[in-house]
Parts: sequence; C-alpha cells; structure tokens
Amino acid sequence: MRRVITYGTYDLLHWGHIRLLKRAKELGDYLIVGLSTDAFNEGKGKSAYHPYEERKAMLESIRYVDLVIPEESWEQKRKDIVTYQADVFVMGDDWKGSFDDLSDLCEVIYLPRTDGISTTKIKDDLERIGKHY
Ligand code: C2G
Repeated sequence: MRRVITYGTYDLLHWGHIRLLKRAKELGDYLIVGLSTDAFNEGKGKSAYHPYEERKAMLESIRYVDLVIPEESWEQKRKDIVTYQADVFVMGDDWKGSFDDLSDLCEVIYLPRTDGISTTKIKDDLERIGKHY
C-alpha cells in the first residue's frame, strides 16, 4: 500500500485541482489530502469562498481522494507523514523546492501546475463579467 499525501486550500474546486489529485493518486494506492482550515487560510492571507466543511465534503466526493485531514499549521507535515505513513509527498510545482526538507521521511514530488486556471483567475474573471451586466 503506497500512500501519497498532499496539501492545499482547494477553494472553488477547479480543473487544475482535479488534475493534481488525479496525478497524485496515480503515484500510489491511497491519497491523503491535508486541507487548509479557515483559520490556517487566514494565516496564508487567503479567505476561501467555501468554508472548510464544504471544501472537505467536495474533496471527499472525488474518486481520487481517500482521506481528508485538516491542515492547521505549516509545521504539521512531518508529523502527518509519520502518522499516516506517507511514502510520497506531492505538490504542484509552484511549490518546487519548498518542501525538499521532507525528503528524509518520504519521496518529494512536484507536479507541473495546470496552466490557465486558478481560484484567483476565476474570481477575477467573474468580477470582470459582473461589471458588464
Ligand atoms: N494546482 C495546480 N494547478 C493549478 C492550481 C493549483 O496544480 N492551476 C495545485 C497546487 O499546486 C496545489 C494544489 O493544486 O498543489 C492545491 O492548490 P491550492 O488550493 O492553491 O493550495 P495552496 O494555496 O497552494 O496551499 O501547505 C501547502 C499549502 O496548503 C498549499
């Protein structure tokens, strides 16, 4: 049983998120997602459109996701990797190099981001459309 772990806010779930989760699952047999809590997001300077419970329910409905755990701090990754016996830690490559320190615990892989889509872009596009009507 090869276990994969990844982290994120996963707000306004979109194609880029799905592609990341799909490729992450393909690296093993079991995918754990550390989902940023609303409090942690405040620390990231992010305010999600959907609250944690809704973002969690949406992730749990995705066939590639096996377990969703709360991400409450930057430091918890080491503990999570041990607790959940993760063999692989995956993030999109906008984080390239940021988590190489975890490579003593597990494989660290950065996957290419999906171009042309982001939660920020969705919000900006909707705002622009909204101004025309
Ligand atoms: N992602 C992607 N392509 C996009 C947008 C996002 O591959 N077009 C990936 C990101 O690289 C990340 C995951 O989808 O691996 C979730 O993205 P976010 O919800 O934006 O996560 P982020 O805010 O980067 O939080 O401790 C790590 C943080 O929680 C990561």
